[in-house]
Amino acid sequence: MTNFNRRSMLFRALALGAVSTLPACDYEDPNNPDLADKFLHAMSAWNDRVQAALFNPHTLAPTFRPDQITNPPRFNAFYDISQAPVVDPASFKLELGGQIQDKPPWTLAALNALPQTAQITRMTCVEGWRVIGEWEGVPLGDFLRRIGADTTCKYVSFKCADGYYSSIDMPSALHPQTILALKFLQQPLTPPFGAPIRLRIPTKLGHKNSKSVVQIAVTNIYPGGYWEDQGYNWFSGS
Ligand SMILES: Nc1nc2c(c(=O)[nH]1)N[C@H]1C(S)=C(S)[C@@H](COP(=O)(O)O)O[C@H]1N2
Ligand SMILES: [Mo]
Repeated sequence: MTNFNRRSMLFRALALGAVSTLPACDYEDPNNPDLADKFLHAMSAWNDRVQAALFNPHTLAPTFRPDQITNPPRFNAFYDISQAPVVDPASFKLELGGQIQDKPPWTLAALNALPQTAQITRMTCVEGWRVIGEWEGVPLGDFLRRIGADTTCKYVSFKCADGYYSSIDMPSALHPQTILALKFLQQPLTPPFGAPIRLRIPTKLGHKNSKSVVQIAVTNIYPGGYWEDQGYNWFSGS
């Protein structure tokens, strides 16, 4: 077992421990039904802090061989695949916000002209399935430095064409395997899988991999996320 896996097992054990202590304690007070909820949110926030403290910005997520790629891939979103947004690649503009010096929006052509990196990595959804895929794109850290982002800020947030939104911690944003993916299996991304650009972050669970990103912002104000605001763990290292 790698250090990385041992750590993620530890986090899961801690998270489970928090849940399993509940019935034995007085947290389920019928006069105060919000208390158990508050307790779990406090535990999850604590879990975020532990995961952030133990995150090693140099530890790489595992990579795989081409013959290990999951084919066909698996789609997931908060709606059916037939509802996936279709963004016109010709008029697409990536908007930038928050603590960034150069805020003019980026066209797809300009993003495609930047140096790219490819990876065959695994994506794990909290629902319990995994896929191995090949993604290619611009390292997010390179992009953030290029646009003069304040990389001392805590958060990088993402807004998507379908109304989805999410956010990640700055050390994870600067991790070498965190990319703004433009290609999947060496072809431009298709609409259900995040066209024209998506975040691909193999050190985090599936819901942190925002698809069809239309805005990136850098901020110190906690941005939350579509699933995170409904109780999914925010850090969600995998
Ligand atoms: N825009 C957008 N991005 C999203 C989602 C979504 O509903 N909308 N779902 C997330 C979840 S929960 C997962 S597991 C992955 C699934 O990505 P895939 O369809 O490429 O497998 O996308 C993530 N990014
Ligand atoms: Mo997911």
